[in-house]
Amino acid sequence: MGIYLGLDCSTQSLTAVVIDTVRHQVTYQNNVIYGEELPQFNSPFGCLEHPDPLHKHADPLMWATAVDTLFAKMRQDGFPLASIDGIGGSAQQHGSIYLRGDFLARGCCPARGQDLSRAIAPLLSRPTAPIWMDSSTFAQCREIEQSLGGDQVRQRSGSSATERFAGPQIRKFFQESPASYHSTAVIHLVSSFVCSLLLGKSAPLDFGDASGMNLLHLGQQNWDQDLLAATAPSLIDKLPQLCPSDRVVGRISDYFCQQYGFRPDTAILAWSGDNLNSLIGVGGGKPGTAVISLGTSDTYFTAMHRIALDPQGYGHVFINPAGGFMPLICFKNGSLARTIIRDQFGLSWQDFDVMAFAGTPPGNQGNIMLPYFTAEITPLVLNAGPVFEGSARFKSGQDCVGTVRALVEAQAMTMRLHSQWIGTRPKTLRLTGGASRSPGISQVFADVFQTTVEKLNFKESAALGAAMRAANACEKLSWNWLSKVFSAADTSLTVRPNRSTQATYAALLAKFTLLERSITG
Ligand code: XUL
Repeated sequence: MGIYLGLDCSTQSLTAVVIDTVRHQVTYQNNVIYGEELPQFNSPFGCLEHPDPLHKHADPLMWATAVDTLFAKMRQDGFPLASIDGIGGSAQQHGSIYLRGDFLARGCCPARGQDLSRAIAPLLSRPTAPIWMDSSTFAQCREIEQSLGGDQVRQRSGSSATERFAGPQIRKFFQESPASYHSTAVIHLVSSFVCSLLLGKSAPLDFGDASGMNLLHLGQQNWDQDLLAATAPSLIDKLPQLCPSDRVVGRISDYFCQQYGFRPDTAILAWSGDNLNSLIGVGGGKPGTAVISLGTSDTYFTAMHRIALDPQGYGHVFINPAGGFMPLICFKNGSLARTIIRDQFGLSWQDFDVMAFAGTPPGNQGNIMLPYFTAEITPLVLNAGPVFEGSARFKSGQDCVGTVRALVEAQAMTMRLHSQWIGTRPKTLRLTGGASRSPGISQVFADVFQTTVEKLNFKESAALGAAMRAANACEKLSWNWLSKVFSAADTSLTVRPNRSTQATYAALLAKFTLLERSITG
């Protein structure tokens, strides 16, 4: 035992990370970027174009092709796929895939000469999968809330009825295409779908990712009959079995052994959501450390012993694969907003990094932005459009350095504001995701939170967490040992807060809160 592969099927890429628990090392990594390497799926940013900005779907065949492409790349690199003992998986949360009865009967083992996507294509009862970026189910969310009454959806599932969650998405599909809904035999999340591809048959759904559907009763760790009834008829018959996140759900299918040389006894662990895997990969498994992931979406999450709920209804509580619970808050205007501002002023990421911190003083001379470049989910803002408050120059869009700092400060302040319900203030922040490499952005987060920021040298935290989960399940290696070996912070990258900015940010946060309330009511 000793070699574990972690796969992360994220919005824009499929990533592989291999860890060796004997040599205590990450020994291999690679990825497939859908927009660049799979242009046939017309998804430059991981989803299909659509005239309605609230509608975001992806082609499930793209994920199947990405699996084949990634394993082919690993084989081409000379990586010995037969050395892998177990595979753990991570995927973007909430996306749902709809499959016909044939999928359950025949499984998804491609015949000779076929690839995964050709084998799966006829088994889809819905050609596209709504993903986490979709915000088109406002009406369905209200219907589900009304059907249960009061605050029941949040009390039971840990989240208010949420536009991107699978439950409201399933309801919309049932309402708009009842015949296709009824011809669906099984509805998978992206995590259990890709796990099914590896197993060659329908995989169970882990409690962690299942808590992002508005269908699971968190306390009882089972499907909630009232939530199911409020969502769509006969739904219980279409959902996969539930299982703990550390369950080995089977062995890799013959297709991968014949095609790529995997060993037939390669264990497949239940897959889970990307944020849940990241919590483990970044070493945030215990309360006291909060993880901030600056990626396509920005997310804030941490470990929590007991369930606490966000009274405003924006935050979510999931079941933590490492034990206990995991509160999470997701902000859609993450790297999307950073890229818009960078491009608007024709900057490089290096310029952006310097301007985030060095261009104007902390507090940005009172200039504030609400960065709703796309419809936001925390707080809920369905009509996109950024809001600027401050000097005339800042508001006119002429102030490049002020705009960069305003954006980064806003992204840190909205996280501080909307994470207060979790209760405990973190002692340490662990920053991950592409933008976490920026020293300027890291300093702003340290100052706004008045908390030390730590970083790992290793960027692919979700795939790493998935590999660590496989090692934990197959070899019973403890989380403590695994995080010491694979998730130690690189102390040369640690950023300490500047205490002299404390009062400035307390005042700015108060102003920011008022401005946000004036927009969201
Ligand atoms: C979390 C969420 C996103 C996706 C991105 O609730 O929607 O972070 O998981 O992959």
